[in-house]
Amino acid sequence: MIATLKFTTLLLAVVVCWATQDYGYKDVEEPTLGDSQYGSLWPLPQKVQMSTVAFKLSGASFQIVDAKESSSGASCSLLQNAYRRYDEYIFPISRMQGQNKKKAFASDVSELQVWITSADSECDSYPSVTSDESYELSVDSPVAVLKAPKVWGKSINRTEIQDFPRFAHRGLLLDTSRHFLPIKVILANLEAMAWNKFNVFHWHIVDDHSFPYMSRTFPQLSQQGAYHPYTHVYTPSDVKMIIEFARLRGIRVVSEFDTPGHTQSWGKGQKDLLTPCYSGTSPSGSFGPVNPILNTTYDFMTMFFKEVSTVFPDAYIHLGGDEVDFSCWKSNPDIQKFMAQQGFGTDYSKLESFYIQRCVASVRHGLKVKQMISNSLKSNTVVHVWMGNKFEEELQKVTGAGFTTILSAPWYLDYISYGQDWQRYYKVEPLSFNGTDAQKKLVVGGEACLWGEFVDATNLTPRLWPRASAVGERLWSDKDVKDTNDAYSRLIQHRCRMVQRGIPAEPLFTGYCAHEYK
Ligand code: CP6
Repeated sequence: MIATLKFTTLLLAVVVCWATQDYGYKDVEEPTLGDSQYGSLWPLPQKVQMSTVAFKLSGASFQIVDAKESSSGASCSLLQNAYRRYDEYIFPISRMQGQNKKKAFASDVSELQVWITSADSECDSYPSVTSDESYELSVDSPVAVLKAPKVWGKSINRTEIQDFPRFAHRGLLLDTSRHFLPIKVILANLEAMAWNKFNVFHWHIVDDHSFPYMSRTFPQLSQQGAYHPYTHVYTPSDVKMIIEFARLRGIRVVSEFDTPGHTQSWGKGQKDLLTPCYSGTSPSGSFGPVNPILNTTYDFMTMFFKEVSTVFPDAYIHLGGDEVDFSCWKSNPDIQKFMAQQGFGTDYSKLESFYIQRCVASVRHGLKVKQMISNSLKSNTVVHVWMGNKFEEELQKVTGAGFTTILSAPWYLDYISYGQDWQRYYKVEPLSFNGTDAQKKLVVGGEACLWGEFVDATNLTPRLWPRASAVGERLWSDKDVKDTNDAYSRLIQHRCRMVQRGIPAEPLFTGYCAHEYK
């Protein structure tokens, strides 16, 4: 992701070199705690040559600066912001308490020069699926150099690193409907995503339980559908802030407005959008999925998605499309009549496809060139494989049909169990399915999902980290990076680093962090 992020890791690794590290217990049933030759690097870069020579950094003198040759510098606030963040990570206390200059010692590495090599650094643009996130980091004395074609590259180490992602789409799904997540929780987790080289925030913003997205075009959706009409909503300026915070860290924000199922909360503020369910010959008073047989539905969706495409700058919008319950459609006589007219028989999945097609068409119309991510195989979209135990078969089918795809099925972090489940996520090999090289190229990445039924601001962060970090390394690092013992050793240090930086990441197992005291 961002150039800055990764180099932080590297620099921290340098700092850590001075302190004697001893991470507590060894337990025969758990991965062994032999220190990794790669220290605390996470995710592991594609190519690392670390020497045993350790350089000192002095908080009083060390600086991150624009390289003279860099195409981007003082006018790039993305970079200047990143320098400030990373300075604070590296010297959390000394700079803050400040001015203890007398105690400054000679520094082997006096500066990190950041050298953006492309004429167009892309400083003021948004990250995309084609962004160049590569970088090279050389830590030497007296200067370290971080070289990257674009501002999206990052890096580390008192050594030579050449790095780039294995997969372009490395996402995390957060659900703000089942529980409202305060902005500061979202921002803190965007920050942690950047440390783990995630580059897509999949914002499952609305669902059955609440509609916290404040729409300018249809304000009644959140007025009626949010848990609270003004404390539990994301205003246009909140959304803008989240998108900019993410952009500065090389993270795309892909919004999801899941339809036609999972839409109970939409019905509160938008009359006649949902299908009336019947009990026998009369309406039961309850409502089902979006009503797919009314033109007014598509008029609404066109206007709604037109707004969404202007609010969220990313080229993709996620259309959901999962878990449509057909029972209400089946009960409704108007829908039955429509099914007959269309020649759908009793195959309600045909009605579902009809809806998705028309929805995609009207979204396209309203949106010009926005691209879609959805579960539907019927249109020209990216397919998100997000359910099922046999993801390999699913990937084989989906890529066999020529669709670009992203994988989530093995990475449902809302499932919790006793023990080190991060290892299960870590051991997944996304390209293990039967298929041609061309098919494998269609897998552009994956997403870890943390559905919100059982998480809110109190427990989201520790449930997510460092379990999601396992997915982060799987999607960033080389396919041959799969030694669980080595990963364990690096991950416990990476987890301690997250804790030190203010993210309450849960422990993997017994032990302690070097920074703990008192
Ligand atoms: N919400 C939405 C969910 C889930 C899905 N879609 C879900 C279903 C089963 C499990 C976990 C999550 N909570 N909108 C399915 C993709 Cl086990």
